[in-house]
Amino acid sequence: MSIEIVSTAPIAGQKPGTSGLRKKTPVFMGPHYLENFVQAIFDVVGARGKTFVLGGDGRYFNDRAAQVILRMAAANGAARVIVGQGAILSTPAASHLIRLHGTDGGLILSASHNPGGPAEDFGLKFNMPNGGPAPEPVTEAIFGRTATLREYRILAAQDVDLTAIGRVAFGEMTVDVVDPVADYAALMEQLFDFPAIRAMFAAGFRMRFDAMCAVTGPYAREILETRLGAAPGTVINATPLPDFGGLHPDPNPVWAKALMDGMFGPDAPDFGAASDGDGDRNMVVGRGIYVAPSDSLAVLAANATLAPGYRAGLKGVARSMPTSAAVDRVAEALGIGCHEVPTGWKFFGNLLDAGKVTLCGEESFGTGSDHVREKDGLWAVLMWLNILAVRKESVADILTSHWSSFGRNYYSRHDFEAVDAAKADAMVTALRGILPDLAGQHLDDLTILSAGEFAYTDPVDGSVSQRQGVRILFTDGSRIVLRLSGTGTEGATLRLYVERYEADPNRLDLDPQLALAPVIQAAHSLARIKQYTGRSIPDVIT
Ligand code: VG1
Ligand code: CO
Repeated sequence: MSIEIVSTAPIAGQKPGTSGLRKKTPVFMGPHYLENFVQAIFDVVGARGKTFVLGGDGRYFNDRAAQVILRMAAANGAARVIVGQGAILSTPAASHLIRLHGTDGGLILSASHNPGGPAEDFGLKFNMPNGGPAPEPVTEAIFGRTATLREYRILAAQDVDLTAIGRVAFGEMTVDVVDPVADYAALMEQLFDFPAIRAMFAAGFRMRFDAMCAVTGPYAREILETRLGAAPGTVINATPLPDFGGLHPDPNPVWAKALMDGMFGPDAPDFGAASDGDGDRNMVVGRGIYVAPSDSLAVLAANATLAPGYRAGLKGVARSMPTSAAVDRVAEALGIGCHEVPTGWKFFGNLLDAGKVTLCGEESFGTGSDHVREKDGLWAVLMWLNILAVRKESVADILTSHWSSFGRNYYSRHDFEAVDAAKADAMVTALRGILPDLAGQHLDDLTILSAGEFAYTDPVDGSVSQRQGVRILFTDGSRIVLRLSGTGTEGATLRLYVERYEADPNRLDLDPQLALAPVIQAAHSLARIKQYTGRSIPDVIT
Protein backbone atom coordinates (compact mmCIF):
# COMPACT_ATOMS: atom_id res chain seq x y z
CA MET A 1 0.00 0.00 0.00
CA SER A 2 1.51 3.33 -0.98
CA ILE A 3 1.30 6.69 0.70
CA GLU A 4 -0.12 9.50 -1.39
CA ILE A 5 0.80 13.09 -0.70
CA VAL A 6 -2.08 15.26 -1.86
CA SER A 7 -1.45 18.94 -2.56
CA THR A 8 -4.23 21.27 -1.51
CA ALA A 9 -4.89 24.95 -1.05
CA PRO A 10 -5.27 25.92 2.63
CA ILE A 11 -8.86 25.92 3.89
CA ALA A 12 -9.81 28.95 5.94
CA GLY A 13 -12.28 28.93 8.81
CA GLN A 14 -11.70 25.48 10.31
CA LYS A 15 -11.92 26.90 13.81
CA PRO A 16 -13.01 24.49 16.56
CA GLY A 17 -15.81 25.89 18.73
CA THR A 18 -17.02 24.97 22.22
CA SER A 19 -16.59 21.31 21.38
CA GLY A 20 -14.56 20.59 18.25
CA LEU A 21 -15.16 21.55 14.62
CA ARG A 22 -18.83 21.54 13.66
CA LYS A 23 -20.16 22.28 10.18
CA LYS A 24 -22.95 21.30 7.83
CA THR A 25 -22.35 17.76 6.55
CA PRO A 26 -21.93 18.85 2.89
CA VAL A 27 -19.16 21.22 4.01
CA PHE A 28 -17.39 18.38 5.81
CA MET A 29 -17.82 16.18 2.74
CA GLY A 30 -16.41 18.88 0.46
CA PRO A 31 -13.07 18.42 -1.34
CA HIS A 32 -10.16 18.03 1.11
CA TYR A 33 -12.19 19.55 3.97
CA LEU A 34 -12.06 16.65 6.43
CA GLU A 35 -8.55 15.75 5.26
CA ASN A 36 -7.26 19.27 5.87
CA PHE A 37 -8.54 19.29 9.46
CA VAL A 38 -7.26 15.78 10.22
CA GLN A 39 -3.80 16.60 8.83
CA ALA A 40 -3.75 19.75 10.97
CA ILE A 41 -4.51 17.63 14.05
CA PHE A 42 -1.74 15.15 13.23
CA ASP A 43 0.71 17.97 12.47
CA VAL A 44 0.01 19.60 15.84
CA VAL A 45 -0.13 16.54 18.11
CA GLY A 46 2.21 14.30 16.10
CA ALA A 47 1.20 10.89 14.77
CA ARG A 48 4.41 8.92 14.24
CA GLY A 49 4.55 5.84 16.46
CA LYS A 50 1.42 6.90 18.35
CA THR A 51 -1.79 5.16 19.32
CA PHE A 52 -5.21 6.79 18.98
CA VAL A 53 -8.82 5.90 19.74
CA LEU A 54 -11.39 6.48 16.97
CA GLY A 55 -15.17 6.35 16.91
CA GLY A 56 -18.29 8.43 16.59
CA ASP A 57 -22.00 8.74 17.18
CA GLY A 58 -23.00 6.94 13.98
CA ARG A 59 -24.45 9.91 12.19
CA TYR A 60 -24.43 10.21 8.39
CA PHE A 61 -20.82 10.24 7.03
CA ASN A 62 -19.46 8.75 10.33
CA ASP A 63 -18.46 5.50 8.57
CA ARG A 64 -16.70 7.11 5.62
CA ALA A 65 -14.99 9.79 7.70
CA ALA A 66 -13.60 7.03 9.96
CA GLN A 67 -12.06 5.31 6.92
CA VAL A 68 -10.43 8.55 5.78
CA ILE A 69 -8.98 9.09 9.27
CA LEU A 70 -7.63 5.52 9.36
CA ARG A 71 -5.92 6.00 5.98
CA MET A 72 -4.44 9.30 7.11
CA ALA A 73 -3.32 7.92 10.49
CA ALA A 74 -1.51 5.10 8.68
CA ALA A 75 0.07 7.50 6.18
CA ASN A 76 1.22 9.77 9.01
CA GLY A 77 2.99 6.89 10.73
CA ALA A 78 0.61 6.09 13.60
CA ALA A 79 1.39 2.72 15.21
CA ARG A 80 -2.11 1.71 16.21
CA VAL A 81 -5.72 2.86 16.21
CA ILE A 82 -8.36 1.39 18.53
CA VAL A 83 -11.73 1.72 16.78
CA GLY A 84 -15.20 0.97 18.05
CA GLN A 85 -16.91 -1.75 16.00
CA GLY A 86 -18.68 -0.10 13.06
CA ALA A 87 -16.76 3.10 13.92
CA ILE A 88 -19.17 3.61 16.83
CA LEU A 89 -18.19 5.01 20.23
CA SER A 90 -20.11 7.29 22.53
CA THR A 91 -18.08 10.31 23.62
CA PRO A 92 -17.71 9.08 27.24
CA ALA A 93 -16.81 5.56 26.04
CA ALA A 94 -14.12 7.05 23.77
CA SER A 95 -12.79 9.06 26.70
CA HIS A 96 -12.67 5.89 28.80
CA LEU A 97 -10.84 3.88 26.09
CA ILE A 98 -8.20 6.62 25.75
CA ARG A 99 -7.55 6.40 29.50
CA LEU A 100 -7.85 2.61 29.79
CA HIS A 101 -5.24 1.99 27.08
CA GLY A 102 -3.10 5.01 27.90
CA THR A 103 -3.28 6.17 24.27
CA ASP A 104 -1.96 9.41 22.81
CA GLY A 105 -5.48 10.75 22.35
CA GLY A 106 -8.53 10.11 20.23
CA LEU A 107 -10.63 11.42 17.38
CA ILE A 108 -14.38 11.59 17.97
CA LEU A 109 -16.78 11.97 15.07
CA SER A 110 -19.84 13.82 16.29
CA ALA A 111 -21.81 17.02 16.21
CA SER A 112 -23.31 15.92 19.52
CA HIS A 113 -26.86 17.19 19.99
CA ASN A 114 -27.06 18.78 16.52
CA PRO A 115 -29.28 16.88 14.04
CA GLY A 116 -27.53 14.50 11.63
CA GLY A 117 -28.06 13.61 7.99
CA PRO A 118 -26.94 14.64 4.49
CA ALA A 119 -28.19 18.20 4.98
CA GLU A 120 -27.63 18.45 8.74
CA ASP A 121 -24.51 18.64 10.89
CA PHE A 122 -21.23 16.80 11.25
CA GLY A 123 -18.29 17.30 13.57
CA LEU A 124 -14.84 16.15 14.61
CA LYS A 125 -13.11 16.62 17.93
CA PHE A 126 -9.63 15.71 19.17
CA ASN A 127 -9.28 14.44 22.73
CA MET A 128 -6.02 14.47 24.67
CA PRO A 129 -4.16 11.58 26.36
CA ASN A 130 -6.09 12.37 29.57
CA GLY A 131 -9.30 11.52 27.68
CA GLY A 132 -10.60 15.10 27.64
CA PRO A 133 -11.30 17.58 24.83
CA ALA A 134 -8.25 19.46 23.59
CA PRO A 135 -7.78 22.69 25.57
CA GLU A 136 -7.75 26.09 23.88
CA PRO A 137 -3.98 26.36 23.20
CA VAL A 138 -4.17 23.06 21.27
CA THR A 139 -7.36 23.90 19.34
CA GLU A 140 -5.86 27.30 18.48
CA ALA A 141 -2.72 25.60 17.15
CA ILE A 142 -4.85 23.21 15.08
CA PHE A 143 -6.85 26.14 13.73
CA GLY A 144 -3.65 27.96 12.81
CA ARG A 145 -2.34 24.88 11.01
CA THR A 146 -5.56 24.40 8.98
CA ALA A 147 -5.03 27.78 7.37
CA THR A 148 -1.45 27.12 6.26
CA LEU A 149 -0.93 23.47 5.42
CA ARG A 150 -0.54 22.70 1.73
CA GLU A 151 -0.56 18.93 1.59
CA TYR A 152 -1.87 15.92 3.43
CA ARG A 153 -0.82 12.28 3.60
CA ILE A 154 -3.20 9.44 2.93
CA LEU A 155 -2.76 5.72 2.31
CA ALA A 156 -3.93 4.40 -1.05
CA ALA A 157 -5.93 1.47 0.28
CA GLN A 158 -9.38 -0.04 0.43
CA ASP A 159 -11.56 0.33 3.51
CA VAL A 160 -10.65 -1.45 6.72
CA ASP A 161 -13.28 -4.01 7.72
CA LEU A 162 -14.76 -2.56 10.91
CA THR A 163 -17.65 -5.00 11.11
CA ALA A 164 -15.83 -7.71 13.09
CA ILE A 165 -14.09 -7.38 16.43
CA GLY A 166 -10.40 -8.21 16.20
CA ARG A 167 -6.99 -7.05 15.00
CA VAL A 168 -6.25 -6.07 11.38
CA ALA A 169 -3.01 -4.91 9.79
CA PHE A 170 -3.41 -1.76 7.71
CA GLY A 171 -0.16 -0.86 5.94
CA GLU A 172 2.36 -0.52 8.74
CA MET A 173 -0.38 0.30 11.26
CA THR A 174 -2.42 -1.97 13.52
CA VAL A 175 -6.18 -1.49 13.77
CA ASP A 176 -7.91 -2.98 16.80
CA VAL A 177 -11.67 -3.17 16.37
CA VAL A 178 -13.26 -3.34 19.83
CA ASP A 179 -16.72 -3.79 21.30
CA PRO A 180 -17.91 -0.18 21.87
CA VAL A 181 -19.91 -1.08 24.97
CA ALA A 182 -18.02 -3.72 27.02
CA ASP A 183 -15.28 -1.66 28.71
CA TYR A 184 -17.64 1.22 29.41
CA ALA A 185 -20.24 -1.07 30.97
CA ALA A 186 -17.54 -2.64 33.17
CA LEU A 187 -16.53 0.83 34.40
CA MET A 188 -20.13 1.64 35.33
CA GLU A 189 -20.32 -1.62 37.26
CA GLN A 190 -17.34 -0.55 39.35
CA LEU A 191 -18.83 2.83 40.21
CA PHE A 192 -22.42 1.98 41.06
CA ASP A 193 -24.30 -0.42 43.30
CA PHE A 194 -25.62 -2.70 40.55
CA PRO A 195 -27.10 -5.25 43.01
CA ALA A 196 -29.17 -2.52 44.71
CA ILE A 197 -30.39 -1.14 41.37
CA ARG A 198 -31.14 -4.69 40.12
CA ALA A 199 -33.19 -5.35 43.27
CA MET A 200 -35.14 -2.12 42.69
CA PHE A 201 -36.04 -3.16 39.12
CA ALA A 202 -36.90 -6.67 40.32
CA ALA A 203 -39.31 -5.13 42.83
CA GLY A 204 -41.25 -3.47 40.02
CA PHE A 205 -39.51 -0.11 39.51
CA ARG A 206 -40.32 1.12 36.02
CA MET A 207 -38.17 3.31 33.83
CA ARG A 208 -38.13 4.73 30.30
CA PHE A 209 -34.86 5.68 28.61
CA ASP A 210 -35.11 7.56 25.31
CA ALA A 211 -31.93 7.03 23.29
CA MET A 212 -33.31 9.36 20.59
CA CYS A 213 -32.09 7.02 17.79
CA ALA A 214 -28.56 8.07 18.69
CA VAL A 215 -25.47 6.36 20.04
CA THR A 216 -26.58 5.44 23.58
CA GLY A 217 -29.14 2.82 22.49
CA PRO A 218 -26.74 -0.16 22.56
CA TYR A 219 -25.12 1.08 25.80
CA ALA A 220 -28.43 1.61 27.58
CA ARG A 221 -29.84 -1.74 26.45
CA GLU A 222 -26.80 -3.65 27.66
CA ILE A 223 -26.56 -1.84 31.00
CA LEU A 224 -30.20 -1.20 31.91
CA GLU A 225 -31.99 -4.15 30.37
CA THR A 226 -29.35 -6.89 30.28
CA ARG A 227 -27.19 -6.19 33.34
CA LEU A 228 -29.71 -4.45 35.62
CA GLY A 229 -32.83 -6.36 34.63
CA ALA A 230 -35.01 -3.42 33.60
CA ALA A 231 -38.00 -4.66 31.59
CA PRO A 232 -37.37 -5.27 27.87
CA GLY A 233 -38.50 -2.16 26.02
CA THR A 234 -37.30 0.17 28.79
CA VAL A 235 -34.95 1.69 26.22
CA ILE A 236 -36.89 3.34 23.40
CA ASN A 237 -35.54 4.67 20.08
CA ALA A 238 -32.70 2.26 20.84
CA THR A 239 -31.31 1.71 17.34
CA PRO A 240 -28.79 4.35 16.24
CA LEU A 241 -29.71 5.75 12.82
CA PRO A 242 -27.61 7.95 10.49
CA ASP A 243 -30.21 10.71 10.62
CA PHE A 244 -31.36 9.92 14.20
CA GLY A 245 -34.73 9.05 12.69
CA GLY A 246 -35.21 12.74 11.90
CA LEU A 247 -35.18 13.50 15.62
CA HIS A 248 -33.20 16.31 17.15
CA PRO A 249 -31.05 14.29 19.59
CA ASP A 250 -30.95 16.99 22.23
CA PRO A 251 -32.33 15.74 25.55
CA ASN A 252 -34.41 18.63 26.82
CA PRO A 253 -38.14 19.11 27.43
CA VAL A 254 -38.62 20.55 23.95
CA TRP A 255 -36.81 17.94 21.82
CA ALA A 256 -37.56 14.99 24.10
CA LYS A 257 -41.22 15.96 24.27
CA ALA A 258 -42.53 12.42 23.79
CA LEU A 259 -40.65 11.30 26.90
CA MET A 260 -41.87 14.32 28.85
CA ASP A 261 -45.48 13.65 27.85
CA GLY A 262 -45.11 10.06 28.99
CA MET A 263 -43.66 11.09 32.34
CA PHE A 264 -46.49 13.55 32.98
CA GLY A 265 -49.24 11.33 31.59
CA PRO A 266 -51.35 8.53 33.08
CA ASP A 267 -49.42 5.38 33.99
CA ALA A 268 -46.09 7.24 33.93
CA PRO A 269 -43.09 5.12 34.91
CA ASP A 270 -41.10 5.96 38.07
CA PHE A 271 -38.16 7.42 36.24
CA GLY A 272 -37.39 8.77 32.77
CA ALA A 273 -34.16 9.79 31.08
CA ALA A 274 -32.78 10.71 27.67
CA SER A 275 -29.39 11.21 26.13
CA ASP A 276 -27.99 13.12 23.17
CA GLY A 277 -26.39 12.23 19.83
CA ASP A 278 -23.00 11.23 21.24
CA GLY A 279 -24.15 10.10 24.68
CA ASP A 280 -22.56 12.73 26.88
CA ARG A 281 -25.71 14.62 27.87
CA ASN A 282 -28.60 13.54 30.07
CA MET A 283 -32.08 14.67 30.93
CA VAL A 284 -33.67 13.23 34.06
CA VAL A 285 -37.41 13.24 34.78
CA GLY A 286 -39.38 11.81 37.67
CA ARG A 287 -43.04 10.86 37.52
CA GLY A 288 -44.69 14.24 37.07
CA ILE A 289 -41.53 16.22 37.82
CA TYR A 290 -38.74 17.54 35.62
CA VAL A 291 -35.25 17.81 37.10
CA ALA A 292 -33.41 20.91 35.87
CA PRO A 293 -29.77 20.05 35.05
CA SER A 294 -28.37 22.52 37.58
CA ASP A 295 -30.56 20.95 40.29
CA SER A 296 -29.54 17.48 39.17
CA LEU A 297 -25.87 18.36 39.68
CA ALA A 298 -26.66 19.65 43.17
CA VAL A 299 -28.65 16.52 44.12
CA LEU A 300 -25.91 14.22 42.80
CA ALA A 301 -23.29 16.13 44.78
CA ALA A 302 -25.36 16.00 47.97
CA ASN A 303 -25.98 12.23 47.63
CA ALA A 304 -22.79 11.05 45.91
CA THR A 305 -21.53 8.98 48.83
CA LEU A 306 -24.48 6.61 48.36
CA ALA A 307 -22.67 5.23 45.28
CA PRO A 308 -19.73 2.88 45.92
CA GLY A 309 -17.40 4.75 43.57
CA TYR A 310 -17.85 7.97 45.56
CA ARG A 311 -18.10 6.56 49.11
CA ALA A 312 -14.90 8.34 50.16
CA GLY A 313 -16.55 11.72 49.48
CA LEU A 314 -16.00 14.43 46.91
CA LYS A 315 -12.72 16.32 46.56
CA GLY A 316 -14.57 19.31 45.20
CA VAL A 317 -17.13 20.25 42.56
CA ALA A 318 -17.09 22.45 39.48
CA ARG A 319 -19.73 23.98 37.25
CA SER A 320 -19.75 26.12 34.13
CA MET A 321 -20.33 29.80 34.81
CA PRO A 322 -23.88 29.90 33.38
CA THR A 323 -24.91 26.86 35.46
CA SER A 324 -26.98 27.78 38.53
CA ALA A 325 -25.36 28.13 41.92
CA ALA A 326 -27.44 25.28 43.41
CA VAL A 327 -24.34 23.08 43.66
CA ASP A 328 -22.41 25.90 45.37
CA ARG A 329 -24.73 25.59 48.36
CA VAL A 330 -24.11 21.86 48.58
CA ALA A 331 -20.34 22.39 48.36
CA GLU A 332 -20.53 24.93 51.14
CA ALA A 333 -22.50 22.53 53.35
CA LEU A 334 -20.01 19.73 52.63
CA GLY A 335 -17.05 22.03 53.21
CA ILE A 336 -15.51 21.28 49.80
CA GLY A 337 -14.20 23.52 47.03
CA CYS A 338 -16.46 24.80 44.25
CA HIS A 339 -15.00 26.03 40.95
CA GLU A 340 -16.61 28.10 38.22
CA VAL A 341 -15.26 27.63 34.67
CA PRO A 342 -16.25 28.84 31.19
CA THR A 343 -18.75 26.87 29.09
CA GLY A 344 -17.30 23.69 27.55
CA TRP A 345 -16.10 20.47 29.16
CA LYS A 346 -12.47 21.12 28.19
CA PHE A 347 -12.27 23.62 31.04
CA PHE A 348 -12.87 20.93 33.68
CA GLY A 349 -9.92 18.81 32.52
CA ASN A 350 -7.12 20.41 34.52
CA LEU A 351 -9.21 20.54 37.72
CA LEU A 352 -10.03 16.83 37.36
CA ASP A 353 -6.43 15.87 36.51
CA ALA A 354 -5.14 17.85 39.50
CA GLY A 355 -7.53 16.03 41.83
CA LYS A 356 -9.29 19.25 42.82
CA VAL A 357 -12.78 18.13 41.84
CA THR A 358 -14.75 14.90 41.59
CA LEU A 359 -18.09 16.04 40.10
CA CYS A 360 -18.68 18.57 37.34
CA GLY A 361 -21.73 19.88 35.57
CA GLU A 362 -23.19 22.24 33.00
CA GLU A 363 -26.71 23.64 32.73
CA SER A 364 -26.86 22.21 29.19
CA PHE A 365 -27.73 18.71 30.47
CA GLY A 366 -24.11 17.73 31.08
CA THR A 367 -22.97 16.00 34.25
CA GLY A 368 -19.92 13.89 34.92
CA SER A 369 -17.10 12.95 37.25
CA ASP A 370 -13.42 12.08 37.35
CA HIS A 371 -14.14 8.56 35.99
CA VAL A 372 -13.59 9.94 32.45
CA ARG A 373 -12.78 13.40 31.08
CA GLU A 374 -16.10 14.04 29.32
CA LYS A 375 -19.59 14.58 30.55
CA ASP A 376 -21.42 11.29 30.65
CA GLY A 377 -25.15 10.82 30.06
CA LEU A 378 -25.58 7.21 31.19
CA TRP A 379 -23.30 7.78 34.17
CA ALA A 380 -25.68 10.48 35.42
CA VAL A 381 -28.67 8.20 34.88
CA LEU A 382 -27.00 5.39 36.82
CA MET A 383 -26.02 7.78 39.62
CA TRP A 384 -29.69 8.77 39.93
CA LEU A 385 -30.78 5.12 39.87
CA ASN A 386 -28.23 4.31 42.59
CA ILE A 387 -29.56 7.16 44.76
CA LEU A 388 -33.18 6.12 44.15
CA ALA A 389 -32.35 2.49 45.00
CA VAL A 390 -30.71 3.44 48.29
CA ARG A 391 -33.06 6.21 49.44
CA LYS A 392 -36.20 4.38 48.30
CA GLU A 393 -37.95 7.71 47.71
CA SER A 394 -39.44 9.18 44.54
CA VAL A 395 -37.61 11.72 42.38
CA ALA A 396 -40.19 14.32 43.46
CA ASP A 397 -39.56 13.66 47.16
CA ILE A 398 -35.79 13.81 46.73
CA LEU A 399 -36.00 17.09 44.84
CA THR A 400 -38.42 18.79 47.23
CA SER A 401 -36.47 17.73 50.29
CA HIS A 402 -33.31 19.05 48.60
CA TRP A 403 -34.96 22.45 48.09
CA SER A 404 -36.21 22.59 51.64
CA SER A 405 -32.66 21.99 52.94
CA PHE A 406 -30.80 24.27 50.54
CA GLY A 407 -33.38 26.65 49.08
CA ARG A 408 -34.16 26.69 45.36
CA ASN A 409 -32.21 28.34 42.56
CA TYR A 410 -34.93 29.08 40.02
CA TYR A 411 -33.20 28.85 36.69
CA SER A 412 -33.88 28.91 32.97
CA ARG A 413 -32.09 29.22 29.65
CA HIS A 414 -33.67 30.94 26.67
CA ASP A 415 -32.16 30.24 23.24
CA PHE A 416 -32.65 32.47 20.22
CA GLU A 417 -31.47 30.35 17.29
CA ALA A 418 -30.24 31.15 13.79
CA VAL A 419 -30.09 34.86 14.53
CA ASP A 420 -28.31 37.02 11.95
CA ALA A 421 -24.67 36.83 13.11
CA ALA A 422 -23.88 40.50 12.48
CA LYS A 423 -26.95 41.58 14.47
CA ALA A 424 -26.04 39.30 17.36
CA ASP A 425 -22.51 40.67 17.40
CA ALA A 426 -23.82 44.23 17.36
CA MET A 427 -26.06 43.45 20.32
CA VAL A 428 -23.21 41.98 22.36
CA THR A 429 -20.95 44.92 21.46
CA ALA A 430 -23.58 47.41 22.58
CA LEU A 431 -24.13 45.51 25.82
CA ARG A 432 -20.40 45.41 26.47
CA GLY A 433 -20.35 49.18 26.06
CA ILE A 434 -22.86 49.82 28.85
CA LEU A 435 -21.51 47.28 31.37
CA PRO A 436 -19.19 49.67 33.21
CA ASP A 437 -22.10 52.00 34.06
CA LEU A 438 -24.65 49.45 35.24
CA ALA A 439 -23.76 48.99 38.91
CA GLY A 440 -26.32 50.68 41.15
CA GLN A 441 -29.02 50.97 38.47
CA HIS A 442 -32.57 49.93 39.37
CA LEU A 443 -34.95 47.95 37.19
CA ASP A 444 -38.30 47.75 38.96
CA ASP A 445 -37.52 45.85 42.18
CA LEU A 446 -34.08 44.71 41.07
CA THR A 447 -30.86 46.60 41.76
CA ILE A 448 -27.68 45.82 39.81
CA LEU A 449 -24.76 44.88 42.04
CA SER A 450 -22.13 44.43 39.34
CA ALA A 451 -21.78 43.74 35.63
CA GLY A 452 -18.90 42.52 33.53
CA GLU A 453 -17.52 39.89 31.22
CA PHE A 454 -16.42 36.56 32.62
CA ALA A 455 -12.71 35.84 32.19
CA TYR A 456 -11.14 32.67 33.53
CA THR A 457 -7.66 31.93 34.73
CA ASP A 458 -7.01 28.20 34.93
CA PRO A 459 -5.77 27.56 38.48
CA VAL A 460 -3.55 24.72 37.28
CA ASP A 461 -1.74 26.02 34.19
CA GLY A 462 -2.47 29.74 34.52
CA SER A 463 -3.93 30.03 31.00
CA VAL A 464 -6.43 32.85 30.58
CA SER A 465 -9.69 32.71 28.60
CA GLN A 466 -11.27 36.10 27.97
CA ARG A 467 -14.82 37.08 27.02
CA GLN A 468 -16.62 33.95 28.23
CA GLY A 469 -20.01 35.60 28.66
CA VAL A 470 -21.62 38.76 29.98
CA ARG A 471 -22.70 38.54 33.60
CA ILE A 472 -25.02 40.91 35.42
CA LEU A 473 -25.50 40.31 39.14
CA PHE A 474 -28.26 41.82 41.28
CA THR A 475 -28.19 42.69 44.95
CA ASP A 476 -30.74 39.96 45.82
CA GLY A 477 -28.53 37.25 44.28
CA SER A 478 -30.42 37.11 40.99
CA ARG A 479 -28.31 36.85 37.87
CA ILE A 480 -28.38 37.32 34.10
CA VAL A 481 -25.83 35.71 31.79
CA LEU A 482 -25.65 36.23 28.03
CA ARG A 483 -23.35 34.54 25.55
CA LEU A 484 -23.22 33.40 21.96
CA SER A 485 -23.12 29.67 21.25
CA GLY A 486 -19.96 28.05 19.93
CA THR A 487 -21.62 24.89 18.60
CA GLY A 488 -24.18 26.18 16.11
CA THR A 489 -23.75 25.89 12.35
CA GLU A 490 -26.31 28.46 11.19
CA GLY A 491 -25.97 32.16 11.96
CA ALA A 492 -25.61 32.88 15.67
CA THR A 493 -27.41 31.37 18.64
CA LEU A 494 -27.94 33.74 21.53
CA ARG A 495 -28.19 32.10 24.93
CA LEU A 496 -29.78 33.99 27.80
CA TYR A 497 -29.46 32.40 31.25
CA VAL A 498 -31.50 33.70 34.18
CA GLU A 499 -31.40 32.74 37.83
CA ARG A 500 -33.07 33.75 41.11
CA TYR A 501 -32.58 32.26 44.54
CA GLU A 502 -35.55 31.53 46.79
CA ALA A 503 -35.25 30.42 50.40
CA ASP A 504 -38.87 31.00 51.50
CA PRO A 505 -40.28 27.49 52.23
CA ASN A 506 -43.69 28.61 50.93
CA ARG A 507 -42.32 29.66 47.56
CA LEU A 508 -40.43 26.56 46.49
CA ASP A 509 -42.92 25.20 43.97
CA LEU A 510 -43.53 28.12 41.64
CA ASP A 511 -43.44 27.85 37.86
CA PRO A 512 -39.81 28.80 37.04
CA GLN A 513 -40.81 31.11 34.18
CA LEU A 514 -43.11 33.03 36.54
CA ALA A 515 -40.59 33.08 39.36
CA LEU A 516 -38.01 34.44 36.92
CA ALA A 517 -40.25 36.91 35.08
CA PRO A 518 -38.68 40.11 36.53
CA VAL A 519 -35.16 38.88 35.73
CA ILE A 520 -36.16 37.92 32.18
CA GLN A 521 -37.71 41.35 31.68
CA ALA A 522 -34.56 43.03 32.99
CA ALA A 523 -32.44 41.01 30.56
CA HIS A 524 -34.54 42.08 27.59
CA SER A 525 -34.46 45.71 28.56
CA LEU A 526 -30.70 45.78 29.24
CA ALA A 527 -29.60 43.79 26.17
CA ARG A 528 -32.33 45.16 23.88
CA ILE A 529 -32.69 41.73 22.30
CA LYS A 530 -35.77 42.64 20.26
CA GLN A 531 -34.29 45.84 18.94
CA TYR A 532 -31.11 44.14 17.71
CA THR A 533 -32.28 40.70 16.65
CA GLY A 534 -35.98 41.23 15.96
CA ARG A 535 -36.74 38.39 18.38
CA SER A 536 -38.60 38.58 21.65
CA ILE A 537 -39.74 34.96 21.97
CA PRO A 538 -37.03 32.33 22.40
CA ASP A 539 -36.96 29.25 20.14
CA VAL A 540 -36.13 26.91 23.00
CA ILE A 541 -36.71 27.37 26.72
CA THR A 542 -35.08 24.93 29.11
C1 VG1 B 1 -23.18 23.94 24.20
C2 VG1 B 1 -23.48 23.99 25.68
C3 VG1 B 1 -22.22 23.66 26.47
C4 VG1 B 1 -21.68 22.30 26.01
C5 VG1 B 1 -21.47 22.31 24.52
C6 VG1 B 1 -21.04 20.95 23.99
O1 VG1 B 1 -22.22 24.91 23.86
O2 VG1 B 1 -23.97 25.25 26.05
O3 VG1 B 1 -22.52 23.66 27.84
O4 VG1 B 1 -20.45 22.02 26.65
O5 VG1 B 1 -22.68 22.65 23.86
O6 VG1 B 1 -21.94 19.94 24.36
P1 VG1 B 1 -22.63 26.34 23.21
O7 VG1 B 1 -21.32 27.01 22.92
O8 VG1 B 1 -23.46 26.03 22.02
O9 VG1 B 1 -23.43 27.05 24.25
V1 VG1 B 1 -22.14 18.57 23.40
O10 VG1 B 1 -23.04 17.48 24.17
O11 VG1 B 1 -23.00 19.30 22.16
O12 VG1 B 1 -20.61 18.18 22.89
CO1 CO C 1 -23.05 15.68 23.30
